[in-house]
Amino acid sequence: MPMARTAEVTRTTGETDITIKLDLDGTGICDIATGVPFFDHMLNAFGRHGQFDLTVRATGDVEVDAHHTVEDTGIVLGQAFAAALGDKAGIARFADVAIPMDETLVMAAVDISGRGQAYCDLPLPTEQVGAFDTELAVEFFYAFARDARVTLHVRELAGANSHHIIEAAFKAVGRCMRFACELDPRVVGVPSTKGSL
Ligand SMILES: [Mn+2]
Repeated sequence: MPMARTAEVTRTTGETDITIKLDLDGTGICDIATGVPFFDHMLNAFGRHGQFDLTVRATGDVEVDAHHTVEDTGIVLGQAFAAALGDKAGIARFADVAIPMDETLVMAAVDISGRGQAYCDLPLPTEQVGAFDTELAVEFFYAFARDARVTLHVRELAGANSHHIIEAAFKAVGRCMRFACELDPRVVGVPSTKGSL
C-alpha cells in the first residue's frame, strides 16, 4: 500500500488565516471558500483539472483588496504540495500542457526542481474581471511556485479575453502539476542525477 500523498497546512498572519487540505492522488473533489468569488472559481479549475482533492478555507483582509488573500493562498498551496510530495521518489518530475479556451491558448511547463521560481508571460487585456484584479493571477503563480519549490513557466500563446486567459492558466498549471506529481512506475527513487530534489 503506497503512502498517502496528502497534506494539511494552516498559516495565520495579521492579514490572512488560511487552511488547505490536499490529496495529490484525488479525483478532483474541491471545496473552496476564499471570500474572493473569481479566485474560488480559479482554484476549483486548478483542483478539478489537476485531479487533486482540495479544500481551501481562507479569510483575509479583503476590505483592503484581494492581494493578501490570493498571494497567501498561493504560499499555503505551495507548502501543501511540498509537504505532500515528501522525498519526491517515483514522480514524473517534468510536465507541460497547453490548454485552449475558445480564442485563448495558455501553456504551462513545470519541473519539480526543488527551486521555487515562476516565469509568467501572461498579457491581460483588462485590469479587472468582475471585482478581481487580473494582476493577482501572476502573484498567485509566483507565490505558489516559490513555496512548492517548483520551476514553473506560464505562457499565453493566444488570448483576447481576461477571464479565459486566467482560467486557462489555472487549468494549465493544475493539469501540469498533476502530470509532474504523478507516480511513474518506471521511475525508481528520486528522478535526479544528483540523487535529491
Ligand atoms: Mn470561467
